[in-house]
Amino acid sequence: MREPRLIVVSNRLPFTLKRGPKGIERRPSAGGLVAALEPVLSRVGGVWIGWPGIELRTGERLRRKGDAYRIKGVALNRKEVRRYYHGFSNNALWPVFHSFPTRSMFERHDWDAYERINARFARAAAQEVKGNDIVWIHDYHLLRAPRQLRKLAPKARIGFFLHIPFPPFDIYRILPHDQELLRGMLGADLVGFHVRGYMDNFLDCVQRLPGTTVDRDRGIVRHEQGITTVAVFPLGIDFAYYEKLASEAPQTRRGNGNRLILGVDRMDYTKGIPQRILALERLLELHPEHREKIVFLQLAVPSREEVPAYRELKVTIDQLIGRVIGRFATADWVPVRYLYRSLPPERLAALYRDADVALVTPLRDGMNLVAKEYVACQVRDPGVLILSRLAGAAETMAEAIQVNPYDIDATARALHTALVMSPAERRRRMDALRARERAFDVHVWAREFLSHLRRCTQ
Ligand code: GDG
Repeated sequence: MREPRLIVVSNRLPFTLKRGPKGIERRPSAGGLVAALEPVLSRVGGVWIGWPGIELRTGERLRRKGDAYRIKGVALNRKEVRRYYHGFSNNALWPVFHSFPTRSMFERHDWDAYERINARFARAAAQEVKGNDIVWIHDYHLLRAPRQLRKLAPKARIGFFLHIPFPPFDIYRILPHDQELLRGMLGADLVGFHVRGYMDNFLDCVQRLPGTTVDRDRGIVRHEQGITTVAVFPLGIDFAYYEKLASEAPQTRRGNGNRLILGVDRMDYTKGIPQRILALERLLELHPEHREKIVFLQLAVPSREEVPAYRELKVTIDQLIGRVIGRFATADWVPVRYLYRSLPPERLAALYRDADVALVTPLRDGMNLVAKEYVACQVRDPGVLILSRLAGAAETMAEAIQVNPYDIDATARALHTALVMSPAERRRRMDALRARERAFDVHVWAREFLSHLRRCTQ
């Protein structure tokens, strides 16, 4: 029998196409999902099905010679992108799943498009799947696809992984089509989450679904379509890749002689960037000894600029940074530097390596890979990780200084603690963080998910 193939299905491909003066260019897609899956598929090969970011014209090609795996595009027109992606996925699901229900907006046409486009992804996967191939569907854009694929390919082995939190029942039930979404996910043989709390929330919702029984001890859901296993798979990073990048990258100018505090995020209201700037302001008020000695560098990658909430967030951040600079800067020093764009991986790794403090303070985050990448890049004098207790990563990264990102004073105090921490204490904490991330990297994550899927579909 032939070896089973891995077919990955996600909204985005690992690159986004842009039409430039020299024709079609590939740019790496931003975000954590691609960071997780690209090293896995590069190693094991297979097929990646996703949306390339633009509408291709006749004669324009998606694939290139030398790709480590096959790429299959799912075409979306502009209106479909608006309704399925910006609309239902990012305007309705994203805020509810991150427990910001008041930010969510629902439109009937968005749901119709979501259902239709999910079916398109499911058909693309069904065309590829043969024998005992494995289809691994990812994230909140494709909650309906497992069930739709199950109808088209009843024998396929289907896994689903959710990269963002799953909210508590009382918040989840705000969603129109809540039951259809759950039934969509239950089309998979295995559903995976980053941490235990998300899985428990999911089971609380599934338990209330008519025709469904939940065996919590065994992580099994019985339903009208069959059986779904549910389990926790905390995502790791490609540790060796980041460690190597950081070891080889040229020295940055750090903070021009100041100690460097670093923030790296997609520009998103879940990431807590305004609260972080307020915490820096509070630090400079409470501890004037740090003035002219530190600099906070915030890197924000543009994201979802078509969604109004994201544009408003940018204005808020611009204003807050302006205020802190106006208040504390001197003729030779600014407390905050801010880049609204993405940097190449080598430069990012150098900044991670040279940062004295990483300030990773999302208000809610499925996992958060930035915290893990920072740790992997600490190949010299170790810095300190300040991590929000509301990120999935906080479940395992116990040696970070953990904070409540809504508590501005507490975050300011954590910053002070990090800046005055002894070298021995920094070393002790960082060694433990690094050992764990090295042992549980992205390859272990993928192996564990896929072998679990094989076991529950034998
Ligand atoms: C979702 C979940 C979960 C950022 N700036 C640059 C850059 N990045 C890369 C980072 C990192 C990725 O973007 C961000 O990943 P996160 O995990 O922090 O966050 P999301 O994008 O929200 O990801 C999250 C993740 O999925 C995986 O399951 O952890 O909770 O929300 O890899 O390095 N990369 C480059 N230049 C930049 O300027 N090259």
